[in-house]
Amino acid sequence: MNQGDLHKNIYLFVAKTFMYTVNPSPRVRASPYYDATVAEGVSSFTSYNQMLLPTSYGDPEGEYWRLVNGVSMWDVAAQRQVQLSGTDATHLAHILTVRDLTGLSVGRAKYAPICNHSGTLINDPVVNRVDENLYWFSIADSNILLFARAIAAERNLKVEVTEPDVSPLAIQGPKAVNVVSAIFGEWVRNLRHFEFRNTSIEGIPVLVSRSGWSKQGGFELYLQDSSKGLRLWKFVREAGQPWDIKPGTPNHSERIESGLLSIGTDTDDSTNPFEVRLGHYVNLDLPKSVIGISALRRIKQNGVKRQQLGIRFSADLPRLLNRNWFEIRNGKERVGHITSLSFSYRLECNIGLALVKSTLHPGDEVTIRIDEKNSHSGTLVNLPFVRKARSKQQS
Ligand code: THG
Repeated sequence: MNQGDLHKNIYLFVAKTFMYTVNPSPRVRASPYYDATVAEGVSSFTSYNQMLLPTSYGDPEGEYWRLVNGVSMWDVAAQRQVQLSGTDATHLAHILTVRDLTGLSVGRAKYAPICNHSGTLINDPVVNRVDENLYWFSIADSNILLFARAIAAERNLKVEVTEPDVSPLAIQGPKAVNVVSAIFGEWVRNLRHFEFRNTSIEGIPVLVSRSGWSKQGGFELYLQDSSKGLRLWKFVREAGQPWDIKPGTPNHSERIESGLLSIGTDTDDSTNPFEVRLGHYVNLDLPKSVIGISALRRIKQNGVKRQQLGIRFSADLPRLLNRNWFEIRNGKERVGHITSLSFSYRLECNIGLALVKSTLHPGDEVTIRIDEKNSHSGTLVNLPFVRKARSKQQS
């Protein structure tokens, strides 16, 4: 083998081992911010609602502390909107979620779990009432467009169900409010949690909402014209300079510390809302026209078999990042799984979300089987791990 071939083979080996390309297409769609995220050095993506969702820029710890102490901007266009419009939009919204949406006014949002007819949790959107007869279900990763259209058709409802050209950009962290008020004006400081206003900046139409998938406070800008995505990105990037804004992503470690649920990660094909701490959103008095409500009444009556608890590992273990679905044992008995696992930078140990039998309790010591050879012990704890943003400084 000559030198040239050797290099070629090494390159192929490296390529085969570490480098793949995914071609954006209707199956794995690029967001309107895609080119900007690539130029910023995005290092990994996942797929979410048939769209590429950035998950890291290569510095997990730096991204984490920026979210907890500063401000971070996230391409979350993969949080697609399922739009209900028409005279029966309110009716359809009310039967799609097991939360009571009466009293949701225009300009407000509610976190509203969606179940299927068996009471299995299939999505947990933020429901925005954009107008009297116009709703945006800002969905997690499952196809609610198909589901909502089928329900609307079966019930003969006068409602159009579509996916509009809307792409959220999240600005999260304690300094987010400074950036967003620098862009849109001081009025954004008075927005309450899950309150929003439709506006525009330099001809870019955006709905500005106080919301986001972190407990550090922040906003989401729902861009309503994908052709203007790169302009919006640049605008936010420049307006955020005084507060050292940098690109980030929905943060694995922070969301576990805060106990935020990730549908499809922390839930399986039979998980109901009671098992994953969403029981207080379920109103069992809703009429039986609400999808899944009758099943949930039965489930509640029969007793809920599993529960979500935190699990905490001793501080001397190496950092376990991004590993999940490890089996949990109590002695010899299998009692559940770890559904999400991360190193916690604030608690300085590995933490996880556990889906375990209802017979277990916070304080119980359990065993986690990593593989044939490795097991670790952990302690079950109440969620969330961290209740409020602490302003611990990075050294
Ligand atoms: N924002 C928007 N769309 C989204 C998400 C988001 N779609 C996908 C995903 N996230 C949906 N899942 C959640 C999960 C939790 C919350 C929001 C969306 C959330 N929960 C708070 C909590 O649990 O403490 C508050 C709930 C409440 O006030 O009732 O914010 O983040 N646009």
